[in-house]
Amino acid sequence: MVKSDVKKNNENELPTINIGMVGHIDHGKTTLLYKLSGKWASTHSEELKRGITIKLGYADIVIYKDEKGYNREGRGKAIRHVSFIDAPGHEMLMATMLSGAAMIDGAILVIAANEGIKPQTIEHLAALQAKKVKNLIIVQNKIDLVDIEQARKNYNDIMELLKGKYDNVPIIPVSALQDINIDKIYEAIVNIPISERKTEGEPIFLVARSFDINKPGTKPENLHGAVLGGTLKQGILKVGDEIEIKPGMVIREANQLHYKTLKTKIVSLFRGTKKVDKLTPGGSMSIETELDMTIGKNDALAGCVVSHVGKLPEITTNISIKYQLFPEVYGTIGHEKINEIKVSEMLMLSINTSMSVGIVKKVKKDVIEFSLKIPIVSFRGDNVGIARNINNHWRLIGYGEIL
Ligand SMILES: Nc1nc2c(ncn2[C@@H]2O[C@H](COP(=O)(O)OP(=O)(O)OP(=O)(O)O)[C@@H](O)[C@H]2O)c(=O)[nH]1
Ligand SMILES: [Mg+2]
Repeated sequence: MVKSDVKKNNENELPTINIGMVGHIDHGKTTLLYKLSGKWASTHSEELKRGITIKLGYADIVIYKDEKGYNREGRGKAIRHVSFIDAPGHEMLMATMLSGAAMIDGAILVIAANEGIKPQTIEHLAALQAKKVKNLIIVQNKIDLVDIEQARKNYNDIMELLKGKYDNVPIIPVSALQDINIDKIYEAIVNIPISERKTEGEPIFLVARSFDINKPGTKPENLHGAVLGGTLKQGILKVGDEIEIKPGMVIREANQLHYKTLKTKIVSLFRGTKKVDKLTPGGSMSIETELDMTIGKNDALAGCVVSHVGKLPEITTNISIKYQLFPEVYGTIGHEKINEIKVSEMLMLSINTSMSVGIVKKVKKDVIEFSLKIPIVSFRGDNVGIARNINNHWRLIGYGEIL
């Protein structure tokens, strides 16, 4: 066996971790991810035009270690495969950030040292709590723009923010622009314990995006089917497996929306961009199906769940959740109190990678019953982020768990 094959084999068996990039708008998440991965994860024309992230971005790397430290260039021993998910910081895109948070094991909260703690710094931290993301790394970015006094004050503010929420979190001063301390972030990622991956049980694949990978003008015999991107929460998926996708395709009939479960076969599987025969949990992945390519276009199947045929629960529009409100409204400037949840009010719920609007049917102590506008595939114990429309913005006000 030649040397490169040894390295390759070793890489295929590496523990994989999903890391989210979160934090306030313009604090440097995408720039930092570029330095960490070599990939500019914002690619859509609108994103490039406006200079902000709108959709979730993705980049995969392997972290290596040699006597000089950690790197991604292949020096030394391969230690860990990392799938990064880059979230938008814009306050209107909190729902997208929440669906990204459903897929991660840990997060890098980027805080620009010159601006300090901002509304979405706090809101994203709350979102991580809501989605039960246990592992956190704080990057104090743009350190090149502040003096030592400002850096110190910012550090103290961060410590105050984390108090009682996240303990013993590494806080790393970084300049993404000037490549300062990037290797320290690799080290912190390597130190995150990887929770046990559940390969038993029926597969549960959460779809975060769906697309058509065909270039215009492709000959019919070379066309690929719809592709689903997301992450496998549990179980194993193999090429050739018969799968179902729920809630599936939206059909409008007599002004009513219906959902049609899709059944198809797995044509090929990818971990990051690497073609594989089977998927196990960990990392961001995609499934090429036999479905007509147009069915997956423009994220039409984002928020769906995939398993083997006949193995998913029925979709539902009625759920009960055990909930808890945050002490104040996050995401705004000022300290606004959160009013109690009332019967008949409309709230937005983030469940796995899906979003739904729910009307409150009953509130009893710490349990709410909802009637949902968009059905979901619900599993007991799933985390729910709860947002309320306050002055035309959806703001995270609490979280819960499906009963
Ligand atoms: N001086 C300095 N500028 C930085 C640094 N990191 C990022 N920037 C700049 O900050 C601006 C915003 O960077 P982005 O990476 O797009 O920020 P973002 O957090 O991804 O923004 P959204 O995705 O829209 O929330 C860009 O002009 C970057 O060049 C840094 O370490 N130092
Ligand atoms: Mg960005």
